[in-house]
Amino acid sequence: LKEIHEQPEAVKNTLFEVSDIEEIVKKFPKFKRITFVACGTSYHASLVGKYLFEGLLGLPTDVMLASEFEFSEKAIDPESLVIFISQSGETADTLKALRIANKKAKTLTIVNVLGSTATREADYVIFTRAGPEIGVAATKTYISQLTCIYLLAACMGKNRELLDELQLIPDYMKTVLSFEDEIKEMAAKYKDAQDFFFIGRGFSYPTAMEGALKLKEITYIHGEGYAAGELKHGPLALIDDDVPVVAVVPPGKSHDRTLSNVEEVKARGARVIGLGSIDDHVLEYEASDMIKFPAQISELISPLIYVVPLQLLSYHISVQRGIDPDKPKNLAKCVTV
Ligand code: F1P
Repeated sequence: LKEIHEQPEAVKNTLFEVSDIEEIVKKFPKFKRITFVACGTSYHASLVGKYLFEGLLGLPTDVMLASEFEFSEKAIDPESLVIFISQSGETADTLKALRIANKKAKTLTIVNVLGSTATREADYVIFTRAGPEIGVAATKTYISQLTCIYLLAACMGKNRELLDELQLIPDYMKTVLSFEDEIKEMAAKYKDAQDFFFIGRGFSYPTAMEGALKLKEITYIHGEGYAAGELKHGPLALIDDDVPVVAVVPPGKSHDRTLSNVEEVKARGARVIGLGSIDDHVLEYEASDMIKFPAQISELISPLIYVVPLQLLSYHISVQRGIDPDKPKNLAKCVTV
């Protein structure tokens, strides 16, 4: 919980990385492609990177699970930048993939631990300034990884407007953290569910996946993160009044279509927890419960803020189910095998 609440500070500190990132970007050759490689929560940060690099820079971007990387090694393009995201910089699958990529292309790593193996082996290094993370499930390092990815995209695209917008993130986050009592009450209503769905489109899809992962990691409830538009290709059959659906619906391009998915799941009896703008009265009407965000938070920057209440929701469900969220079973802080 302490680490969840440290997130505004972690972002503020990580934003100081901008000058180092500017220097790194000056050294870049011209890249034709970006490939992100990571595991777990760091993989979800990478997915946000894909929407950002393709959407803002028009650079084709792949995202690969580190444990699957070896099966695609032949396809690594020497004109790509391969970006390894890892809190610890010691995850075995990530290091294995980094060693393969180092032989073929330029590599960059975004890590939280100074002096870790990844920092010694990659061509370029960016530090998340999250401070030490003790909790096994990643929270403030996820937000700091995202901050670095946004800074990198802004520096590569010389996007002053985005750099300015990022300065506002710590305050938005503080607003959202102040909803904790409300989220605690929500946790009491939903804690006995056996399955959850988390849905979102575009920038909100990785947020849905990360929300589901936090739930699995620290409450042991089955949570499925799904692209909202994919529901109709099968999984709608699993939705009924026993399966709460968390819908991530920030204002923007994908808003109306995700809202129509909210209507679909409601028609099957699901209780919906809506995450949307404070002035989204349609979502408020459709949802059983709603977490209301400042209206200025655009879809583009929403991954940095919309995930925070989902961390709190999992935390409170975990505690209310009598689980110690800091000691999740079968999960190590750093997976070295
Ligand atoms: C990856 C990761 C974390 C997860 C847990 C196990 O670690 O899957 O996302 O929360 O700590 O490892 P890393 O490569 O980002 O250090």
